[in-house]
Amino acid sequence: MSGVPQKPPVCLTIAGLDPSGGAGIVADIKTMSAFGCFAAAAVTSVTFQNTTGVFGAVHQSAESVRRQFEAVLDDYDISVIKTGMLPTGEIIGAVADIVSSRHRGPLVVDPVVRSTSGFDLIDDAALKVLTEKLMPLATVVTPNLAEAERIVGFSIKADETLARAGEKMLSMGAKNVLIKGGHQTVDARSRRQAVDTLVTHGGIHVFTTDFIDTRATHGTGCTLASAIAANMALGKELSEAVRISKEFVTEAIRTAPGLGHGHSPINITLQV
Ligand code: PXL
Repeated sequence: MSGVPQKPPVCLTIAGLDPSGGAGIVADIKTMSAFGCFAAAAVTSVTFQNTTGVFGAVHQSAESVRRQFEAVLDDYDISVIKTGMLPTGEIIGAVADIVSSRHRGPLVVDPVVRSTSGFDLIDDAALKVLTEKLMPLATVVTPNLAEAERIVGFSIKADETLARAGEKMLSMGAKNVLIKGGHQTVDARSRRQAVDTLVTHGGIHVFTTDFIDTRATHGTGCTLASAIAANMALGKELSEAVRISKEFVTEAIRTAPGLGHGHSPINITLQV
């Protein structure tokens, strides 16, 4: 260890607080830090939750989110922005306006709609603003299957509808779409695989890792999107960032520390 430390790339997450530390902004900060980025964070909502469920939330005003966001932008060069829970149309509108006028780097949009335990984290009106205003600015959007279905308005049953859903989101303005989950496959040794599909204007890339049957899944979506943001900040191109991030999440699930009484958090603080 010697010399002056190099400046790390700065990633900004704009997301909700999960005080139990498994999902949301805390998961984002841990993930960005694990990859050696400097994490800045603007909070959109304070949720009341632990591993057993979400019991409520107090949302920030659009003015609060705007002032947090501008304070960070006024001071740092932000390499990559990642958004998570954006609960109201006003907040989404403010974030979209500032991103379009002041951010030139990649934007990763995780369209958080509902918690694993079934709590709605965004209302329908806000989802419309998200698809109309924020998606067109996104380098990549990362819906899970249920979120993709809510965004495109049809159900995804087979590979062909998965591709159609991805293409519809491209036509809505997203530059790339990563749909998490979606079809069950098995490898040559009959082991189940977890499949994510990246739909781009240049074609479709499928990413598979071993499927791990566990309740330790709290925060996987936030972690994947933040890992993609961090790897893009480190200069990786998108499909390489997705590959590295998916492996990181799989390993974090495999080594989950077993905290709490519900969907326990994954092991984000893995050293990369
Ligand atoms: O994983 C989705 C998610 C994102 N952000 C916050 C959450 C959750 C799920 O509970 O609470 C703040």
